Amino acid sequence: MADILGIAQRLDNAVLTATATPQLEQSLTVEEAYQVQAASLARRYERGEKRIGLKMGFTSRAKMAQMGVDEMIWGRLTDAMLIEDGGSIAFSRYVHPRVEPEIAFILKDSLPGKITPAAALAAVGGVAPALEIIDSRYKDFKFSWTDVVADNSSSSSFVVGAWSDPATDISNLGMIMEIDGVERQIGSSAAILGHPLRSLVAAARLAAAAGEPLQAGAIVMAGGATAAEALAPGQHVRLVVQNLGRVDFRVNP
Ligand code: OOG
Ligand code: MG
Repeated sequence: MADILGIAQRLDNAVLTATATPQLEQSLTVEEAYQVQAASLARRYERGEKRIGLKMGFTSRAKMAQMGVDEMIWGRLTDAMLIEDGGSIAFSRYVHPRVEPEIAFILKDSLPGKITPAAALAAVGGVAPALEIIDSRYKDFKFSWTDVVADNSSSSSFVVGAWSDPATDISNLGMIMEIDGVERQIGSSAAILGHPLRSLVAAARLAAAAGEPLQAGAIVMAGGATAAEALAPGQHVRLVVQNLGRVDFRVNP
């Protein structure tokens, strides 16, 4: 039996102290990994953070190839992780942060677990360009599938641009992520499971299976469309998504 609470505390301390922790000594089962994630989030809720959504991970080939993992994961998002559009993060509060371009959804209705893409779309209140700042708490950003699940799927911070009409066709939108004005990753929203809406359908299924169905107002991050880029102090990161507009943030020391 894995020490669920002990590992949750270790990962949570790694977040709080911005210090890497070694890879887990013992491999977890899928159930144990999600139990550790829930227990580490419980510590955040005790500190006053509020759950505001869900992130999907490994929904594109580019991300799976970069990290050597080939199955979807999900993590919980809290209000403390949300960075204002145009705002900044403090590099010193992260272990070794990376950034990746995503599409975000906001729900206007709750979603049950088993839904069609059309039903999922009917519950969407808006779609937006988004940047996810991931920060593995594991040394050298190296992990197994269950290790990263336990670590809240590397969730760290996220920035969401202006919401667009959910009727916008998001199936194949060009996405350009720039760092200091230089194009660093170029991709398409189609890289996310062929259509980002499929990621929302999967999010609804996984959230309901965990006993926490998606509620109205929830934000869902669909997953990185390209590989992630390492961040450094002083950088300015900007994502432009065709038809959806831009979102950006700065990295302070
Ligand atoms: C895990 C998180 C994956 C995504 O969008 O695919 C993820 C990681 O790469 O550290 O957020
Ligand atoms: Mg991501």
